[in-house]
Amino acid sequence: MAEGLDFKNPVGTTLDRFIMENQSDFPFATGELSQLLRDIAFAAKIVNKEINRAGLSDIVGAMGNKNVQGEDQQRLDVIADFRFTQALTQGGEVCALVSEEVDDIIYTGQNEAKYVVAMDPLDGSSNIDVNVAIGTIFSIYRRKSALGEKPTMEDVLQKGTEQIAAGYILYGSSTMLVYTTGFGVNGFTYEPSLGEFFLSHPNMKTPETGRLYSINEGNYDDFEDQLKAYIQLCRDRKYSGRYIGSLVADFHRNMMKGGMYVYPATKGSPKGKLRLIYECNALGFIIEQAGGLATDGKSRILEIQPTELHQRVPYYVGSKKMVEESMGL
Ligand code: P6P
Repeated sequence: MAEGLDFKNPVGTTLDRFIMENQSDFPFATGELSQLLRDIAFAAKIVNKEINRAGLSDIVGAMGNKNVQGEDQQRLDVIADFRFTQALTQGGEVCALVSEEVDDIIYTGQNEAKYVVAMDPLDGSSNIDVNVAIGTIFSIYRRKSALGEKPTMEDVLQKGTEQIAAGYILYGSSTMLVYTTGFGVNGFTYEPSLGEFFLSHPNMKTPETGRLYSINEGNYDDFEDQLKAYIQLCRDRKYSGRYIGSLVADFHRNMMKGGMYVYPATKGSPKGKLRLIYECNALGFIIEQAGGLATDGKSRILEIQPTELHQRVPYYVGSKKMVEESMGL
C-alpha cells in the first residue's frame, strides 16, 4: 500500500445509511420516519445552496412585509419556508405542518400520512445579509387524529415530551445536520462536492457545565433579579459572553463546548421571544438527549402544554449545572 495512505477508513457513513441502520430503533418501523428524515435532508441541501450564493443573486434583503411574528420577513425566510414545505408535502409522510412563516396550520392534503412537522425554516434572519451563521429547526410528532382524517389542532399542539424526532441544520462555516430520535444525538457534516451528509459527530454529549453564556445583555435592565444575579456570577467567574444572534449557532457551540443560552421575558417580549413549538421543544429534546437541560426559567420546557401555534416562552437551555444554577437551584 502507498506509504502513509490509510485506506482503512471508509469515506464515512452517509446520513441515508445511518437512518437505515437505525430504523430498527423503532418497533413496527415501516420506513415512513426514515423517508421523512430524508425529505428534510433533501430540502436542507437545496436551502444550503441558496444560502451559499445569496449574495450573488437577488435573494437577500427584506420582503417589505412582516411575518406572523410581526418581524420583517427576509427573502431567504420565504424561500426556505417554500423549499421545506414543498419537500415535506411531496414526500408524502406529513399530514400537517406548522411553520414560523405561516399563521395557520399548513394542511398538506396527505391525510393518510402519520406525521406532523413543526419548523422554523430559517432562524436568525437578521444575520442573513451579513453572512453570519443561520439555521433551520424542526420537530416531528406522530399525529393523534385517525389516519385518513383532516389533521386537527390537537395534532400540532402536543407537549415536547411527545416528539419522536427533532433536529436542526446549521448553515455555518460548514453545514451540519444534527438530530435525535430519542436514542442519542448525532451530527452530520455536508460535503457539497458529493451532495451528501456524512456522520461527523456520533453520539454528541454536552459537558455538565461550561464557561460560555449567551444572552442579549442589552435587555439587562428588564431581567428578573435571579437572572441578574446569575449573570453577575458568570462575570465574577470570568466566563465568556458569546451571543451570535442566531439561536442555532449559539445552541450548537454551547452544546459542544459547554455553555448556556437564555432568552428571558423582557419588556419588548413579556413572554420571551422564542417559540415553544418549533424552536424550544426541538432544541429541548436534543439538549436533554445530550445530557443537558431546557426550561422556561421555572420548569422543564418539554412538559409545557402548548395552547397556541406561535406561543412564546422564556428559554434557558444548555449545560445542566448552568441552567440549574441560573434558576437558583
Ligand atoms: P435579539 C433570531 O431572530 C432569534 O430568534 C434567535 O435566533 C436569536 O438568538 C434571537 O432571536 C436574537 O434576538 O432580540 O437578541 O436580537
